Amino acid sequence: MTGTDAAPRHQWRGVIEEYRELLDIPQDTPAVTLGEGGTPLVESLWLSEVTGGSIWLKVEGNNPTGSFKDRGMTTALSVAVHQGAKAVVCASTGNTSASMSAYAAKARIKPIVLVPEGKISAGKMAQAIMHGAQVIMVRGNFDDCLTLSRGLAEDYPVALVNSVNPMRLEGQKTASFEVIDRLGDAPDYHLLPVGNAGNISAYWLGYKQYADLGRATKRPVMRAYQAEGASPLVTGKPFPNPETKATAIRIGNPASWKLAEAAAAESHGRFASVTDEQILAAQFQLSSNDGVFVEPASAAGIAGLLQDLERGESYAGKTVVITVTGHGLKDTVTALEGFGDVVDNVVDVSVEDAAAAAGLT
Ligand code: AN7
Repeated sequence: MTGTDAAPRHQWRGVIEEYRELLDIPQDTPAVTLGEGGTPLVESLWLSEVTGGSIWLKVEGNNPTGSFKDRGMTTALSVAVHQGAKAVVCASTGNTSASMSAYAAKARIKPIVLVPEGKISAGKMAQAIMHGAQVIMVRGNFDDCLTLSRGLAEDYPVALVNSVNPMRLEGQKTASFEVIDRLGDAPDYHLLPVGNAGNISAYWLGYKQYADLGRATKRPVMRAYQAEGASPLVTGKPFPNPETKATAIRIGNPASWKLAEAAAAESHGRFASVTDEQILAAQFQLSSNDGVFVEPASAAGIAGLLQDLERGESYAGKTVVITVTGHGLKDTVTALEGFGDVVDNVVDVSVEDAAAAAGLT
């Protein structure tokens, strides 16, 4: 068959067109889309071997702006534009602002971004700037930025698209649909990192909806992991000064606290914390064992699984999905911090010298 007479193959249309009737959005909303969703579910042969279970990675770094945020941004921006918004605002640790700015550019409306000064990776900052955002640095943390965003949206003509906007969760829940569509049923466990807690809330919505529709026979146990220095859901108290190298989840007072607690309770799941050292070690292990390079925050679920094993937990014989939330290229500086001088292996143009440097001799 030649290319021209081949039957047309299905092309992914973005999460609104793929799942529109399952989303609680005004059904006549035109989609502002960059083709988000449809991300790979990749088996981790490394972790399947380590656990004796079947461990799958939902690789959300494959979204258009490199994180899971695009799923909720297509719905939030589409609805905002449909309702006449000319500007959108968000607080962000970096990925929300990158995503919002891209979708605002696509919709040709104005993106306004509030970020904690000096705490955003260069890659994410570059994305917001290149997509034409008005970037405002705040002397404060993410939680302060969210307070400001809410204030701006209340008093000025600008739509708030943080995950306190329920349209965000409607888009983000499609990740659960994709997991079940791919595996044929819900997994036994779903592990993921948590910051502002929108994502765990959205996954739980999606899993419940598919089970109610009879598309899954069960719902997974939700296990969520925070960085130790920013782990309010573990300690039960807000962190006034959250601190972690995983800047994406440097959040002390998650907006979706109650929804996240409900997801953990209803699924018989739980929250736990992992240290920055565990997170960065897991990030490197995942990159080097599985070929999946994620940003530090995204490795919290991997670190969590390894910690559970150390503490005597078993995932043997179980199906486990771990969401890895954002791409490793978002923050190469933190990734390379532990590697010292990466260019200490300099040689002249000599095969023998290159072979020696490569450890082949
Ligand atoms: C890579 O971009 O909150 O628990 O402002 O970027 O749904 O907040 C990012 C969060 C996990 C946590 N992994 O998800 C923001 C922001 C990555 C992230 C989370 C974030 P939520």
